[in-house]
Amino acid sequence: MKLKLLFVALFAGALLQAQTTYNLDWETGFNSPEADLTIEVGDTVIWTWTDALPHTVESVSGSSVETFNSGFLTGMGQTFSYTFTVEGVNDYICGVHSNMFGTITVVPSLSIKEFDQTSFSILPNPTSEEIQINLVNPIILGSIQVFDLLGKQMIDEPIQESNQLTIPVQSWKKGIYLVKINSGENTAIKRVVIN
Ligand SMILES: [Cu+2]
Repeated sequence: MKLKLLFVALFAGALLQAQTTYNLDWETGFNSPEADLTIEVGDTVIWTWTDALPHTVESVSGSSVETFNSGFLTGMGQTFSYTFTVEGVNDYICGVHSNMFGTITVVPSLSIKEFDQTSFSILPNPTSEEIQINLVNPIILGSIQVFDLLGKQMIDEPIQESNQLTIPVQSWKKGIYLVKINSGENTAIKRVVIN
């Protein structure tokens, strides 16, 4: 039962995508640089009305790669949420107050793009001496963990600007192990057999 739960948890983790939610206050006089953010593709920004006046959050046509418009909202605690999916710069304003403006700059995800079960390989597999892990895209900052099938952690190492890792396994018991690679909130898992 414990084993089954481990598998469920690990594979649920593999489906996670990197997403961050940012919160900005939105009130009269709120503007750059306070209103500016640099975010990654897929991230969400939530603006919260923090005064009692009517405001909009709207992209400036011609200087925004995406189009969004909250419409007029009035009152403390109103929110407008937008998820950015296109790389580029988005200037935005309040359609009521000229002293409310900012820029949301959307950059590619720093995590491995489309990180999935195919994004790294383990060679040789089965193995008895060492595991060599090759990443399709180098990880800027992440970690690697290896578990045995009882959930015991064999290693937990940071990864920094690397696309190849070698783990000696001569001293490990024969059996199946799970190699888990983490980058940001992304996770991928593969099995390796030590024989
Ligand atoms: Cu306003």
